[in-house]
Amino acid sequence: MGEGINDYTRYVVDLRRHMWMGGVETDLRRLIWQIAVTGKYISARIHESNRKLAGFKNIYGEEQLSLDRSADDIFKSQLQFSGFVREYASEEQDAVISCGKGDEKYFITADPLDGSSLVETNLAIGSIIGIHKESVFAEGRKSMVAALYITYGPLITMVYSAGKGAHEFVLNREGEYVLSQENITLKERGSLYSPGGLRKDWLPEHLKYVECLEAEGYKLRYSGGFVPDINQILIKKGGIFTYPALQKSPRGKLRLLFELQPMAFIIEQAGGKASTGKDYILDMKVEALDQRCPIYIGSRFEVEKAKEFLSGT
Ligand code: AFP
Repeated sequence: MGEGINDYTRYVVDLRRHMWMGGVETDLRRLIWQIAVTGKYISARIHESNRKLAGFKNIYGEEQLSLDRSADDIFKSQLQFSGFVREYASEEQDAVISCGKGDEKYFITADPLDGSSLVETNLAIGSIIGIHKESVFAEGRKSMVAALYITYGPLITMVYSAGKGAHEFVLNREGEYVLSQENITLKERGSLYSPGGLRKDWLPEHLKYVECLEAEGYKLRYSGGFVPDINQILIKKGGIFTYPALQKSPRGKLRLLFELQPMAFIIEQAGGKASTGKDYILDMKVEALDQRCPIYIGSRFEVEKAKEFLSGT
Protein backbone atom coordinates (compact mmCIF):
# COMPACT_ATOMS: atom_id res chain seq x y z
CA MET A 1 0.00 0.00 0.00
CA GLY A 2 1.52 3.39 -0.98
CA GLU A 3 2.41 5.81 1.83
CA GLY A 4 -0.45 8.24 2.55
CA ILE A 5 0.15 11.99 2.32
CA ASN A 6 0.70 12.03 6.10
CA ASP A 7 3.43 9.39 5.86
CA TYR A 8 5.02 11.31 2.99
CA THR A 9 5.07 14.65 4.83
CA ARG A 10 6.57 12.95 7.87
CA TYR A 11 9.81 12.43 5.90
CA VAL A 12 9.89 15.76 4.09
CA VAL A 13 12.31 18.30 5.54
CA ASP A 14 11.69 21.69 4.06
CA LEU A 15 14.23 24.51 3.97
CA ARG A 16 12.89 26.43 6.96
CA ARG A 17 12.79 23.31 9.16
CA HIS A 18 16.28 22.30 8.06
CA MET A 19 17.76 25.68 8.95
CA TRP A 20 15.91 25.73 12.29
CA MET A 21 17.17 22.21 13.12
CA GLY A 22 20.65 23.32 12.05
CA GLY A 23 20.62 26.18 14.54
CA VAL A 24 20.81 28.93 11.89
CA GLU A 25 20.20 32.35 13.48
CA THR A 26 16.59 33.55 13.05
CA ASP A 27 17.16 36.59 10.80
CA LEU A 28 19.62 34.62 8.66
CA ARG A 29 17.04 31.82 8.31
CA ARG A 30 14.43 34.33 7.15
CA LEU A 31 16.88 35.98 4.73
CA ILE A 32 17.99 32.69 3.15
CA TRP A 33 14.35 31.64 2.85
CA GLN A 34 13.44 34.94 1.17
CA ILE A 35 16.30 34.59 -1.32
CA ALA A 36 15.38 30.97 -2.10
CA VAL A 37 11.76 31.97 -2.73
CA THR A 38 12.95 34.72 -5.07
CA GLY A 39 14.34 31.94 -7.24
CA LYS A 40 10.76 30.97 -8.10
CA TYR A 41 10.06 34.46 -9.49
CA ILE A 42 13.28 34.38 -11.49
CA SER A 43 12.42 30.96 -12.87
CA ALA A 44 9.05 32.34 -13.96
CA ARG A 45 10.84 35.26 -15.64
CA ILE A 46 13.16 32.85 -17.48
CA HIS A 47 10.14 30.99 -18.85
CA GLU A 48 8.42 34.27 -19.70
CA SER A 49 11.55 35.50 -21.50
CA ASN A 50 10.99 32.92 -24.16
CA ARG A 51 8.31 35.33 -25.40
CA LYS A 52 11.09 37.95 -25.71
CA LEU A 53 12.99 35.68 -28.10
CA ALA A 54 9.85 35.82 -30.26
CA GLY A 55 10.19 39.62 -30.27
CA PHE A 56 7.37 40.26 -27.80
CA LYS A 57 7.39 43.56 -25.94
CA ASN A 58 5.80 44.26 -22.57
CA ILE A 59 2.35 45.84 -22.28
CA TYR A 60 3.93 49.32 -22.48
CA GLY A 61 5.57 48.46 -25.76
CA GLU A 62 8.99 48.67 -24.11
CA GLU A 63 11.74 46.27 -25.05
CA GLN A 64 11.86 43.87 -22.14
CA LEU A 65 14.95 44.08 -19.96
CA SER A 66 17.67 41.52 -20.53
CA LEU A 67 17.10 38.54 -18.28
CA ASP A 68 20.02 39.20 -15.98
CA ARG A 69 18.93 42.79 -15.42
CA SER A 70 15.37 41.81 -14.69
CA ALA A 71 16.64 39.09 -12.33
CA ASP A 72 18.61 41.80 -10.57
CA ASP A 73 15.48 43.95 -10.30
CA ILE A 74 13.66 41.01 -8.71
CA PHE A 75 16.39 40.34 -6.12
CA LYS A 76 16.80 44.04 -5.34
CA SER A 77 13.10 44.64 -4.81
CA GLN A 78 12.76 41.51 -2.68
CA LEU A 79 15.71 42.36 -0.44
CA GLN A 80 15.72 46.15 -0.35
CA PHE A 81 13.09 46.53 2.37
CA SER A 82 13.36 43.05 3.90
CA GLY A 83 14.65 44.49 7.16
CA PHE A 84 17.67 42.16 7.03
CA VAL A 85 19.80 43.70 4.28
CA ARG A 86 21.96 46.80 4.81
CA GLU A 87 23.77 46.76 1.45
CA TYR A 88 23.17 45.01 -1.86
CA ALA A 89 26.06 44.55 -4.27
CA SER A 90 25.25 43.04 -7.65
CA GLU A 91 27.14 42.11 -10.79
CA GLU A 92 24.47 44.13 -12.63
CA GLN A 93 25.06 47.32 -10.62
CA ASP A 94 27.98 49.76 -10.83
CA ALA A 95 27.97 50.49 -7.10
CA VAL A 96 26.81 48.98 -3.81
CA ILE A 97 23.18 49.91 -3.04
CA SER A 98 22.33 50.95 0.54
CA CYS A 99 19.05 49.35 1.65
CA GLY A 100 16.56 50.10 4.42
CA LYS A 101 17.49 52.19 7.45
CA GLY A 102 21.20 51.36 7.40
CA ASP A 103 21.32 49.30 10.60
CA GLU A 104 20.33 45.96 9.09
CA LYS A 105 22.43 42.90 9.89
CA TYR A 106 23.51 41.58 6.50
CA PHE A 107 25.36 42.61 3.33
CA ILE A 108 24.39 40.74 0.15
CA THR A 109 26.36 40.01 -3.03
CA ALA A 110 24.47 38.73 -6.06
CA ASP A 111 25.16 37.38 -9.49
CA PRO A 112 21.44 37.42 -10.22
CA LEU A 113 21.55 35.25 -13.31
CA ASP A 114 24.92 33.78 -14.18
CA GLY A 115 25.20 32.20 -17.62
CA SER A 116 22.19 34.10 -19.01
CA SER A 117 23.69 33.84 -22.51
CA LEU A 118 22.90 30.10 -22.27
CA VAL A 119 19.12 30.57 -21.89
CA GLU A 120 18.46 30.47 -25.64
CA THR A 121 20.24 27.09 -25.79
CA ASN A 122 18.06 25.75 -22.95
CA LEU A 123 21.13 24.86 -20.87
CA ALA A 124 21.02 25.21 -17.09
CA ILE A 125 21.88 28.60 -15.52
CA GLY A 126 21.91 29.91 -11.97
CA SER A 127 21.82 32.64 -9.31
CA ILE A 128 24.75 33.03 -6.91
CA ILE A 129 24.34 34.80 -3.54
CA GLY A 130 26.85 35.67 -0.82
CA ILE A 131 25.72 36.78 2.68
CA HIS A 132 28.15 38.83 4.76
CA LYS A 133 27.97 40.15 8.34
CA GLU A 134 30.14 43.16 7.52
CA SER A 135 31.35 45.16 4.55
CA VAL A 136 32.03 42.98 1.51
CA PHE A 137 35.38 44.75 0.96
CA ALA A 138 37.18 42.22 3.17
CA GLU A 139 38.47 38.65 3.11
CA GLY A 140 35.55 36.30 2.56
CA ARG A 141 36.68 34.12 5.46
CA LYS A 142 36.14 37.09 7.82
CA SER A 143 32.98 38.64 6.41
CA MET A 144 30.92 35.72 5.05
CA VAL A 145 28.29 33.92 7.14
CA ALA A 146 26.41 32.07 4.39
CA ALA A 147 26.16 31.47 0.66
CA LEU A 148 23.69 29.86 -1.69
CA TYR A 149 23.10 29.17 -5.33
CA ILE A 150 19.98 28.27 -7.27
CA THR A 151 20.22 26.12 -10.40
CA TYR A 152 17.52 26.56 -13.05
CA GLY A 153 17.69 23.25 -14.89
CA PRO A 154 15.30 20.35 -15.50
CA LEU A 155 14.63 20.81 -11.77
CA ILE A 156 15.07 23.97 -9.73
CA THR A 157 17.55 23.11 -6.98
CA MET A 158 19.08 25.26 -4.27
CA VAL A 159 22.29 24.59 -2.33
CA TYR A 160 23.03 26.61 0.80
CA SER A 161 25.53 26.71 3.59
CA ALA A 162 25.31 28.81 6.75
CA GLY A 163 28.65 27.53 7.97
CA LYS A 164 27.46 24.08 9.05
CA GLY A 165 27.79 21.95 5.94
CA ALA A 166 26.42 22.23 2.41
CA HIS A 167 22.87 21.04 1.72
CA GLU A 168 20.77 20.61 -1.44
CA PHE A 169 17.03 21.21 -1.80
CA VAL A 170 14.70 20.59 -4.72
CA LEU A 171 11.69 22.79 -5.49
CA ASN A 172 8.77 20.37 -5.54
CA ARG A 173 5.47 20.60 -7.41
CA GLU A 174 3.88 22.27 -4.39
CA GLY A 175 6.48 25.05 -4.63
CA GLU A 176 8.36 24.01 -1.47
CA TYR A 177 12.11 23.53 -1.21
CA VAL A 178 12.52 20.02 0.19
CA LEU A 179 15.80 18.50 1.34
CA SER A 180 17.40 16.16 -1.18
CA GLN A 181 20.79 15.72 0.47
CA GLU A 182 22.50 17.27 3.48
CA ASN A 183 26.15 17.59 4.55
CA ILE A 184 27.33 16.96 0.99
CA THR A 185 30.99 15.91 1.19
CA LEU A 186 33.48 15.96 -1.66
CA LYS A 187 35.86 13.02 -2.00
CA GLU A 188 39.56 13.84 -1.48
CA ARG A 189 39.92 13.30 -5.23
CA GLY A 190 37.36 13.22 -8.05
CA SER A 191 37.28 12.19 -11.69
CA LEU A 192 35.72 15.21 -13.49
CA TYR A 193 37.43 18.32 -14.80
CA SER A 194 35.72 21.47 -16.04
CA PRO A 195 38.39 23.55 -17.87
CA GLY A 196 37.38 27.14 -18.78
CA GLY A 197 39.06 29.41 -21.29
CA LEU A 198 40.53 28.52 -24.67
CA ARG A 199 43.36 25.96 -24.64
CA LYS A 200 45.42 28.14 -26.99
CA ASP A 201 45.26 30.97 -24.42
CA TRP A 202 46.34 28.91 -21.41
CA LEU A 203 49.71 29.50 -19.79
CA PRO A 204 52.19 26.61 -20.13
CA GLU A 205 52.03 25.53 -16.46
CA HIS A 206 48.21 25.38 -16.60
CA LEU A 207 48.35 23.35 -19.81
CA LYS A 208 50.69 20.87 -18.13
CA TYR A 209 48.29 20.61 -15.17
CA VAL A 210 45.29 19.86 -17.42
CA GLU A 211 47.31 17.35 -19.45
CA CYS A 212 48.17 15.58 -16.18
CA LEU A 213 44.45 15.29 -15.32
CA GLU A 214 43.69 14.03 -18.83
CA ALA A 215 46.48 11.45 -18.59
CA GLU A 216 44.85 10.24 -15.35
CA GLY A 217 41.57 9.71 -17.23
CA TYR A 218 39.52 12.61 -15.86
CA LYS A 219 36.24 13.11 -17.73
CA LEU A 220 35.64 16.54 -19.30
CA ARG A 221 32.42 18.21 -18.16
CA TYR A 222 31.99 21.87 -19.23
CA SER A 223 28.68 23.60 -20.03
CA GLY A 224 29.82 27.24 -19.98
CA GLY A 225 27.60 27.89 -16.96
CA PHE A 226 29.55 28.37 -13.73
CA VAL A 227 26.62 27.34 -11.52
CA PRO A 228 25.73 24.02 -13.20
CA ASP A 229 29.41 23.21 -13.72
CA ILE A 230 30.18 23.71 -10.02
CA ASN A 231 26.92 21.98 -9.04
CA GLN A 232 27.94 18.91 -11.05
CA ILE A 233 31.24 18.64 -9.14
CA LEU A 234 29.44 19.07 -5.80
CA ILE A 235 26.64 16.58 -6.52
CA LYS A 236 29.03 14.08 -8.12
CA LYS A 237 31.14 14.61 -4.96
CA GLY A 238 34.45 15.39 -6.61
CA GLY A 239 36.50 16.92 -9.43
CA ILE A 240 37.85 20.33 -10.38
CA PHE A 241 36.50 23.44 -12.08
CA THR A 242 39.05 25.89 -13.35
CA TYR A 243 39.00 29.18 -15.18
CA PRO A 244 42.69 30.06 -15.24
CA ALA A 245 44.82 33.08 -15.86
CA LEU A 246 45.03 33.52 -19.64
CA GLN A 247 47.82 35.06 -21.72
CA LYS A 248 45.73 38.16 -22.50
CA SER A 249 43.83 38.23 -19.18
CA PRO A 250 46.15 37.26 -16.31
CA ARG A 251 43.26 37.56 -13.82
CA GLY A 252 41.06 35.13 -15.74
CA LYS A 253 37.35 35.86 -16.24
CA LEU A 254 35.32 35.14 -13.12
CA ARG A 255 34.57 37.74 -10.46
CA LEU A 256 35.90 37.26 -6.94
CA LEU A 257 33.02 38.89 -5.07
CA PHE A 258 29.95 37.75 -7.01
CA GLU A 259 30.95 34.31 -8.32
CA LEU A 260 34.05 32.91 -6.62
CA GLN A 261 33.62 33.77 -2.92
CA PRO A 262 30.10 32.27 -2.54
CA MET A 263 31.09 29.08 -4.37
CA ALA A 264 34.34 28.85 -2.39
CA PHE A 265 32.33 29.16 0.86
CA ILE A 266 30.04 26.31 -0.15
CA ILE A 267 32.77 24.05 -1.57
CA GLU A 268 34.94 24.50 1.56
CA GLN A 269 31.90 23.58 3.67
CA ALA A 270 31.71 20.40 1.57
CA GLY A 271 35.34 19.58 2.41
CA GLY A 272 36.80 20.94 -0.83
CA LYS A 273 39.12 23.86 -1.61
CA ALA A 274 39.11 26.96 -3.80
CA SER A 275 42.24 28.83 -4.81
CA THR A 276 43.60 31.20 -7.44
CA GLY A 277 46.28 28.58 -8.03
CA LYS A 278 48.34 30.42 -5.42
CA ASP A 279 46.11 31.88 -2.64
CA TYR A 280 42.87 30.50 -1.22
CA ILE A 281 39.85 32.45 -2.51
CA LEU A 282 38.40 33.10 0.96
CA ASP A 283 41.73 34.59 2.09
CA MET A 284 41.69 37.14 -0.75
CA LYS A 285 40.75 40.69 0.26
CA VAL A 286 38.10 42.17 -2.03
CA GLU A 287 39.45 45.50 -3.31
CA ALA A 288 36.92 46.25 -6.07
CA LEU A 289 33.48 45.07 -7.20
CA ASP A 290 34.73 43.90 -10.59
CA GLN A 291 37.88 42.22 -9.24
CA ARG A 292 38.58 39.01 -11.14
CA CYS A 293 40.95 36.16 -10.36
CA PRO A 294 41.88 32.75 -11.68
CA ILE A 295 40.00 29.88 -10.03
CA TYR A 296 40.75 26.27 -9.17
CA ILE A 297 37.82 24.89 -7.14
CA GLY A 298 36.73 21.38 -6.15
CA SER A 299 38.33 18.39 -4.44
CA ARG A 300 41.35 19.08 -2.24
CA PHE A 301 43.74 16.84 -4.20
CA GLU A 302 43.14 18.57 -7.55
CA VAL A 303 43.27 22.08 -6.06
CA GLU A 304 46.54 21.41 -4.23
CA LYS A 305 47.97 19.68 -7.32
CA ALA A 306 47.24 22.84 -9.34
CA LYS A 307 49.22 24.92 -6.82
CA GLU A 308 52.20 22.59 -7.33
CA PHE A 309 52.08 22.99 -11.13
CA LEU A 310 51.57 26.76 -10.98
CA SER A 311 54.35 27.30 -8.46
CA GLY A 312 56.65 25.08 -10.48
CA THR A 313 57.35 22.78 -7.48
P1 AFP B 1 27.73 34.65 -19.28
O1 AFP B 1 27.05 35.09 -18.01
O2 AFP B 1 28.17 35.78 -20.15
O3 AFP B 1 26.99 33.58 -20.01
O4 AFP B 1 29.13 33.98 -18.82
C1 AFP B 1 29.04 32.87 -17.99
C2 AFP B 1 30.35 32.82 -17.21
O5 AFP B 1 30.56 34.02 -16.55
C3 AFP B 1 30.36 31.66 -16.23
O6 AFP B 1 29.08 31.28 -15.86
C4 AFP B 1 31.07 30.56 -16.98
O7 AFP B 1 31.79 29.68 -16.14
C5 AFP B 1 32.03 31.33 -17.89
O8 AFP B 1 31.43 32.60 -18.12
C6 AFP B 1 32.20 30.63 -19.21
O9 AFP B 1 33.11 31.41 -19.95
P2 AFP B 1 33.52 30.92 -21.42
O10 AFP B 1 32.32 31.18 -22.28
O11 AFP B 1 34.73 31.77 -21.75
O12 AFP B 1 33.87 29.46 -21.33
